[in-house]
Amino acid sequence: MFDIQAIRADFPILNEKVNGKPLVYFDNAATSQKPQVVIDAISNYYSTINANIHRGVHTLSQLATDAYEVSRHTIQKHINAAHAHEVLFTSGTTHGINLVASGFTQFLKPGNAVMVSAMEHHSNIVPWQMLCERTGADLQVIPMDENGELILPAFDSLLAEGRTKIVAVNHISNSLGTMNPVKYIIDKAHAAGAAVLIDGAQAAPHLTIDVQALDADFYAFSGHKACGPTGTGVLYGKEAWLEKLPPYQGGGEMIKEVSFEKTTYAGLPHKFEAGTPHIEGGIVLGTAIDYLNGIGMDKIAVYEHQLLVYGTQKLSEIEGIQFVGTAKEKASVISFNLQGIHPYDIGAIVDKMGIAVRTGHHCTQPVMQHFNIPGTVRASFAFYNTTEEIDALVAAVKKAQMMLG
Ligand code: C6P
Repeated sequence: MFDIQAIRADFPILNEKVNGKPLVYFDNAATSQKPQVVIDAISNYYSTINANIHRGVHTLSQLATDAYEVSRHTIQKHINAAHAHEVLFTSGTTHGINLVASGFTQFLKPGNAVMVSAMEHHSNIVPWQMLCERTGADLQVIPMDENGELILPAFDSLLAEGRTKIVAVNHISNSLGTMNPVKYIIDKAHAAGAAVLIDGAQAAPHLTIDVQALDADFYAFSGHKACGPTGTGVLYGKEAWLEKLPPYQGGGEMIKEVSFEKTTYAGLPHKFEAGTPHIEGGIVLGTAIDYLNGIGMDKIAVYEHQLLVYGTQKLSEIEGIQFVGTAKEKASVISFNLQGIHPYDIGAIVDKMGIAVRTGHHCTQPVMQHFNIPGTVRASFAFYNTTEEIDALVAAVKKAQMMLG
């Protein structure tokens, strides 16, 4: 059973007041709040086992190393990776995508292509543009329609050109909420000989992810959006791909042997984890994932879908509201505008009522260009939000409309 009051009690910040009003946190797509077990695990790490990992013979170092590697196994199980060494700790989705884009330099030549979609976050556009600049490859863009759904026949035709070496698309759009048909995209891309990276930043906190069932070559996500600490993330890569890719950074921990003549690299996953990592973050990301699994990803998905349906229905009662992103398959993200009012002004007024929403382009400027708008107001829900909080948002937006209209 999904006990929302018990879940809310796990998150101390939800008792905070903001501007004298109870906090309503609807900026979950930017970062999630943290349950007490995660907050405690951070303190516990520094109070009991803090040490550097993979290098010390002493007990603390071994305890920290063990905890770090246990977390890697937790994540492996969580996303159903075939091997723990296919799970790389990163600082977030951005880091993971840059690692792959950098590694692909050696696989591309002029005339080849990299494909992204029209609804990518800048993190899944710019690293590929930089790759294209380095290699002379072209950037192909899967277009989307007015609902914010990818136009799949156009994707098929771009692939048919036979030039695409890698396709990088998000599982869920952060500004539109669209859930993309990533299994279809992966299967088609593979049939055309292209690798696929899925940007799972907005999916991993909300859905059960099975990288083997998807057959994704790479799957990147951020820990801080999934109840874990800031500065944490995961890049899953198929063993065969990770073996082929060169190291992203050089330094300690990623080597087998170093001499001035030649350096040989460590095996997976260490080849990609140069330097002292975010040890506490990696360990506590495992705690966060255990917490999510304690509730159940399937239950989280069902409950958040109810919030999406309720929120869409309630907000649609506001006169002149324009939803941006009306795909059939959506996650719990609602982007909207009110006629004649700048999204920033709505965000600022509802903030005075304790309600946190994000306004602006959400690091997806091409999406805003597509809809010819400066930005949106975005309410993104998590499993600890409630329908009462949605009612508070609707009332606050109506008030803002009255004040600004
Ligand atoms: N989107 C949002 O408010 P990092 O910053 O590396 O943890 O995640 C980057 C990123 C990549 N892809 C998608 C689909 C994302 O949504 C994000 C982060 C936040 O929508 C901050 S801009």
